[in-house]
This record gives sequence, C-alpha cells and structure tokens, in this order.
Amino acid sequence: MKTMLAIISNALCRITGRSAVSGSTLGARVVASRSLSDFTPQATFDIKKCDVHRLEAGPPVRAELTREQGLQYYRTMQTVRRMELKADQLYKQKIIRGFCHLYDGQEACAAGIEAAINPSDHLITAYRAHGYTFTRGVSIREILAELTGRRGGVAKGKGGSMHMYAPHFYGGNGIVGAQVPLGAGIALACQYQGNNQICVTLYGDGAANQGQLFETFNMAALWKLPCIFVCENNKYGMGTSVERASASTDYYKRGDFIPGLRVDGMDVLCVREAAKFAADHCRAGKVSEALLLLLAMRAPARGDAILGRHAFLGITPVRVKGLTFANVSSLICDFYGSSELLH
Ligand SMILES: Cc1ncc(C[n+]2csc(CCOP(=O)(O)OP(=O)(O)O)c2C)c(N)n1
Ligand SMILES: [Mg+2]
Repeated sequence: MKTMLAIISNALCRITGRSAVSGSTLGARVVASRSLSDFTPQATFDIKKCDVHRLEAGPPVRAELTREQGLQYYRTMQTVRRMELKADQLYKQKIIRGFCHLYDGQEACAAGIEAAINPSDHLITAYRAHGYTFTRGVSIREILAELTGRRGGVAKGKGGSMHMYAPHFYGGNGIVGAQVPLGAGIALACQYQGNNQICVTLYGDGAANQGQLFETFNMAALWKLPCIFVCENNKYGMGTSVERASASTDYYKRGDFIPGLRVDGMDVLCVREAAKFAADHCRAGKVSEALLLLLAMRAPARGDAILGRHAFLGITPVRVKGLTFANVSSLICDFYGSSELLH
C-alpha cells in the first residue's frame, strides 16, 4: 500500500515539480521541444465581465498572463484533477473508506483564488477540501495518506476527506455552513492584529440560505472585516438543484450590504482577476470591507465518491476532459505549444 501511494504521489509530483514528501519545489520538470524564444513571454486575454452588486465597477475585462503563470495554473489544476480521479478510483476499490468528497470540476476556483492572494492570507472551506489542501501547500502523499487513514496523513489519518489542515488553512469542515462564522472570526483576528491579511471563506450553494450566513454577513459589514466570502455554486446541494432550494439564485447579491460579484468559476483568469479585485477591496487600508464572490460553475462537474450517486441524481458524471479549465488549457496550448504540457 505504501509503495502504491508513493508511486501515485511521485507520478503526480512530476506534473507539479513539487517534492512528494515536503511539498518543496524541485525545479522545473517541463521539457521544451522548441526554443523558448519561439513563444511570447506574456499576453493579454479578454475575459468575461462580472455582474456587480453595490459596486460602481468590477474587475478588469482584460487579464495579463505570463508564460510561467499559465504553466503554474495549468499544473495546479491538472494535478488536482488527477489526484481526485485517483481518489475516486481508490474509493471504489474500497481502499479509501468513509467519506470522500471530490473537487474535480472546480479546480479553476482554487487555482484562481490562490493566484490572487498571498500564502500568508487565510483560507477556510467546506467539506470539499482536497483541492485547497493541496494549493495551501500539503503534499499529495499526505493527502492520499489521510484519505486512506494512514499515520503519514496530514491529520495523522484521523481526519479523512473533510478534516485536513495546514498553516493558514482551517479545513475542511463537515458541518455545512459552519465554517462561515469561523472565517469571519479569522478575519476579525486579522483586523485586530492589523497585519493586513485577509480571510477567504468559502461555502457551497447548499449553505447559502442558512441563517448563520446572514448573521455573519451582518457582522462582517458592520465591523468592516477583511473577509472575502466565496460561494462556489455548482448548482446542486446533494441531490437538490439550486432552483428548488433557493428563492433567489443571485447569490452574489445575498450579502445585502456587502458588495458582490458574479464570476465565471470555470475560467481561472476570471477567478484570479475577481479574487484580486476582492482582496484589494478588503485590504483597502482603514476602510477595509468584506466582499462576496459568487463563482458560478457551468455544471455539477464534480463527483462524490459515493457509489451510485450520479445515477440516483440522473446526472451523467461530468468528467469531460478539460471542462473546468477548457479556456485556459486550450489557450495555453496555443500560447506555449502543447508539447510542453505533455511532459
Ligand atoms: C448542518 C448540515 N446539514 C446537512 C448536512 C448534510 N449535507 C452534507 S453535504 C450537503 C449539501 C451541501 O451542498 P453544497 O453546500 O452546495 O456543497 P457541494 O456538495 O455542492 O460542494 C448536505 C446538506 C451537513 N453536513 N451539515
Ligand atoms: Mg453545491
């Protein structure tokens, strides 16, 4: 079993350029078949305009992307996708037991947010936490070991899928919505310490109608907490579609006095620009203010490794290659030459 985990994590690390054990950077593994001088080092792309709530203007509609950034985002998304598909398989083989909540299909959200904030900023999410555990610096080996209940896991094998933590990362929370007040508390600590850090607080559409969220939004607006609330709307909370669960699916307006943005959550550059905009907004010196981002997914493009679930929902598991990062991956292939991404 140990050997199998080592092989899987080493293979995934080949994509990331990270050490399997420590998470440290090993150096570039990308092999260029053509000279780098053949490619432009950076380019500008038109991105989708965000809908805004209580804001005069939203994030820019053009985004700069350097070659290194493009490859970095692609690596992150590809690694999370591969890790999740492997976890799915391990679950179906009964090697991962208990819960296994996968993040495949939402990779652009994690990659875009991480590209916009600093590692010293704080992040807390719901129970679909594998992707953020990786982007917050935990190695694939430690994540897979955690999922399989091993001592080498990031929570010593005692937390499993929903309870993984890292410095500046507060989980992985199994109770739907419970992490939202906690996130506001972390933002309050940042404000109190005056360290110019912010907290990104994520929740799903399934939590969006809970009372504790509205209480939190009220306090965040009142106290001007440096908190970015992010609703990852993947259109379903378990088997219930957002239309059946919510009188208003304009989640970006639901913070009321908190400004909001509706963002294309399938496009890493849109997410990055919106998250940058939100982070600047929160950090704006003495008048910092919370902001709500709604990251809209096109489809329930993610799996829960609960056998038969998709059949029950009548949804074909959307595992279409490149769906989440379709825009950026095809764009990067044109931009850099696809051969680089294949190694
Ligand atoms: C307080 C609470 N109620 C119910 C549940 C059971 N439950 C687990 S996941 C889930 C749906 C969550 O949907 P969403 O927030 O949209 O997250 P997604 O699965 O789409 O990522 C529910 C109701 C729970 N974990 N906690
Ligand atoms: Mg959902």
